Amino acid sequence: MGRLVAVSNRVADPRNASAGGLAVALGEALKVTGGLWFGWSGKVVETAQGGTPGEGELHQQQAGNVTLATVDLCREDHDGYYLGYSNGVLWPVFHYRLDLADFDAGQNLNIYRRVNQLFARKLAPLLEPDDEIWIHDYHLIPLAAELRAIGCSQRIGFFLHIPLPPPLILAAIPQHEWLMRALFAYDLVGFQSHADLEHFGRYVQSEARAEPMGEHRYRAFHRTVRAQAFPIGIDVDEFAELGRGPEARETYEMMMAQYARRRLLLGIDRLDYSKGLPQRLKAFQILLAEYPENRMSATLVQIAAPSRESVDAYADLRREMEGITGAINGRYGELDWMPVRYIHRTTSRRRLPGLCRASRVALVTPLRDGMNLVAKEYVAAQDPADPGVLVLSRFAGAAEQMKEALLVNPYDTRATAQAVQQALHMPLAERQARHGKLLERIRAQDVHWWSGEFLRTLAESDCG
Ligand code: GDG
Repeated sequence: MGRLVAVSNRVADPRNASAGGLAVALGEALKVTGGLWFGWSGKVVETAQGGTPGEGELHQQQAGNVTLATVDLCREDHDGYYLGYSNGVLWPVFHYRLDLADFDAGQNLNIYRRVNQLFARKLAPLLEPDDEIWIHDYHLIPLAAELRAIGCSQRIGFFLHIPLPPPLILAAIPQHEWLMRALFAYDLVGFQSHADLEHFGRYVQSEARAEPMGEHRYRAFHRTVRAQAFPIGIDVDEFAELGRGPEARETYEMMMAQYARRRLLLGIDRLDYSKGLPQRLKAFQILLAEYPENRMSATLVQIAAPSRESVDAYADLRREMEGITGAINGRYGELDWMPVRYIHRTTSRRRLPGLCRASRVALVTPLRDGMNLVAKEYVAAQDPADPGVLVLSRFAGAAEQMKEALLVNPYDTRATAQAVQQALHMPLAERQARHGKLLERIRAQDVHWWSGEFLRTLAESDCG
């Protein structure tokens, strides 16, 4: 197999821990294979008034066996491509939130396309003939088409980290045909779940009249693409190892000492409207209202790492969370007990396993999620002799694999509260049995399995 070239919007040093599923997973995969990781530097450069949008400067840096190559974006490109189109249109629509999509800013689609062209122009000279190119996520859907347009003939795969909604939701995007047609420039397109794959199959057949060509292959626009589900995983051993480190142990002991007589419930998320955080807090409020034995005892620690704060919907969510948290703490809090500990900051990754292990219940209740790695990290961090219980949304991709969790509909806050109550009272033998099965599955389909399967399938996908 040739060198691996991974491309994603953001690039992170794989030796450091970052908050965000894609960076965590791709970093783990690249640490093993080595290669080139290309993307935006995270830096926005201002252009002189009246000047043409900047042609981003290329930076290269070595991080162990991985070369990081990044480009800067000018303000206009960043706002149109990243904030406007990727996070203002594609993110909400792909998470089934047509109500939050801003379709009016038509110029943003052109800028999205222009930045994909810029990435193609900057990446092409770095490529070698035998490279296997692996492009990630919704920011870069048209990148393979742009690379092909300037003569790249290497194998190119694409993995979508977020859900793919059903055809009639996708069809709400102006120029959705252009976007989906771009997927046919890839040799392999990977999705998180079978549900997403099924939506893709239905879309291309109904909207693009693609012909199914046997299992996993579709032909349209004079090209054949292979499409398959590859549920992303975590590095179970790495997370368990992190759990044996000093910060995790200190966190575990501090939480156990502080909450010796209490029950900890835990949520760890980016502050994003897809994660169902207001609904989760309302479910917790119902737990306190309807099962009063939990008052002075059940404590929800909610870590909400700041994310995309310059997009309006995220600022609204932040205010909503502060309002609900304040209301619950005001109504139920006592001098020596606060029901919700809400932390709107990023927590060190080294502390997370300790926090997971100290918590009796994890609440992973997104309204929609491609996969959700926190669900898997929680299971990996538990003591198998006395494990906690995972309450998991049926709308997370992870629910397809993690059937032994307590699956809930996060919109049904009363039912979620009942599931939390059930989790809090689950007998040890049942907790052990559920945890054992979950751990076995997340071990079998870990992050190395995910990247290995994807790259092996890509190597076999001679589509043309
Ligand atoms: C996207 C898709 C898909 C969270 N808060 C902190 C922190 N985290 C870490 C978690 C976990 C990662 O960030 C979040 O991953 P998720 O999978 O839960 O969610 P997204 O960021 O939305 O990721 C998702 C994923 O891509 C991978 O394909 O599963 O569906 O939306 O690892 O532990 N890490 C630190 N501090 C925090 O405060 N250090």
